[in-house]
Amino acid sequence: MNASEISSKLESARDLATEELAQITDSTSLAELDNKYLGKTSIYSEIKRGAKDLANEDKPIVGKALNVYREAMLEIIEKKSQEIQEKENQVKYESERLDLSSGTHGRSHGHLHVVTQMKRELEDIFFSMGYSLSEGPEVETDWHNFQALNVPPAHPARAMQDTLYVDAGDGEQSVLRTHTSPVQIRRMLAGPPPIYTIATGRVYRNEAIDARHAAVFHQIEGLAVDTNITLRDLRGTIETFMKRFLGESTRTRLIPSFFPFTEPSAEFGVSCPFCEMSGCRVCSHTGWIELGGCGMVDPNVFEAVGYDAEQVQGFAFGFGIDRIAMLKYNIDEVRLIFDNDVRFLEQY
Ligand code: FA5
Repeated sequence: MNASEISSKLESARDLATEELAQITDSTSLAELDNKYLGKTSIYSEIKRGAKDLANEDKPIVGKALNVYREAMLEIIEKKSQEIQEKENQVKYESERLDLSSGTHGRSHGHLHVVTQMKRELEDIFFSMGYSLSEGPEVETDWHNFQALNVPPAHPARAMQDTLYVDAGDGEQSVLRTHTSPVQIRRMLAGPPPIYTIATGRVYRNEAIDARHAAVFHQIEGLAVDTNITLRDLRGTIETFMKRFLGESTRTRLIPSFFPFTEPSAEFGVSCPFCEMSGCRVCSHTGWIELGGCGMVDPNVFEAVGYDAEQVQGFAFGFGIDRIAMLKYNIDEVRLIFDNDVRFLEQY
């Protein structure tokens, strides 16, 4: 072959490579093309190897043609390589992209537990009636939980709430609070009346667990202490609260009961919202649902916190938040509320 034949051979190889390159879309095929047109078995290497046998005057011409070919091939291959790289990166970035704006990567957002929702709803109603929120510890002294509430050691009334005792290591008798009533004591010790306060939170009892009884549950407590407070104020407060919570047509009733820390004491009930008092399974066909206890603060309790029972009067009430959630949502098993099965909790 002479120099001009070699040059035209290289030119047609370049044209062919350019055509093939237009079809290529991935880096593997590009590497194969590179090998085919510049590798050891390519026409380029073959001509280069045979260059030493060429006539002297052809050698520089062929040398130049080989260089031009190589430069041109490298240029178009490099250009294609960049194109492919960009496309491949785009696909990779797209597949690895995290949508940080959603925050959950396809899972549902979740919401407040039904008891927390209920607690906040109840708190909001009392806030709208001028009550503030008080707090107390869940590991409580026997004195706050019982003695200051007119339940001395070994008093039969202790049997009303089966208690879990705690060894807090400080020599003092401690309990897991059995009700939210010790928060009343803490609030009264913290400052003088007037007091219009509520307390919400977890309480513990060594209970036999059944459909309506849990060993860990939640209560809301109310306490009002002022001058000239009467049973009518208690009655009116419970009625106002229940109407706001369950609707204007709701009726309330107090029936005599006993609590050591109130005198007189009562259980308060509401007209059954499910059957409008005509009788159903939820209200055991009585038309009424009992919700909690209440009464006028016993003078012995005022004495325990250093208040003058001749000067001030007060009322208190307490009821189960879980029970009221069961009532509102017609849940017949208290355990469902605490099993934390998402399929159940999602409904509320
Ligand atoms: C008390 O705990 C009194 N401290 C309430 C009180 C406060 C009376 C202020 C007077 C003045 P009792 O033990 O009845 O009372 O509980 C009150 C409410 O808690 C019950 O009516 C019920 O709604 C709820 N409750 C009681 N035990 C359980 C339980 N094991 N599981 C779920 N809810 C319960």
